[in-house]
Amino acid sequence: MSMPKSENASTLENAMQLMIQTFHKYSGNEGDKYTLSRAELKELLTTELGNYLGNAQDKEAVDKVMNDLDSNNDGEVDFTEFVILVGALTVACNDFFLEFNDKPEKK
Ligand SMILES: [Ca+2]
Ligand SMILES: [Ca+2]
Repeated sequence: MSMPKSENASTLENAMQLMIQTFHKYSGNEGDKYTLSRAELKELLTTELGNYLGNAQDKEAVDKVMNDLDSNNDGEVDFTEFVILVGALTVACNDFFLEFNDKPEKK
């Protein structure tokens, strides 16, 4: 496997690389460089997913996302756990998209 240069990459490959870059942009701020602490997760959620997770400023919401994601219970969100969040949100978006497209046209 090799990383394509971004000008050669397909849209999906670019999206994957952006997910990786986005994760590392926040994971490197404190503590372990390769995992998100609670504060780093909150920063990522509010900055990058504010439109999807409108209430991410809410401390309880961040705690809930953290607890849901942290499947190995180490108090940090690693990249695998992060991908599950993005995957779940993408599925939710797709459901919304399908529902939107299925709406009968207004007469
Ligand atoms: Ca970190
Ligand atoms: Ca974890």
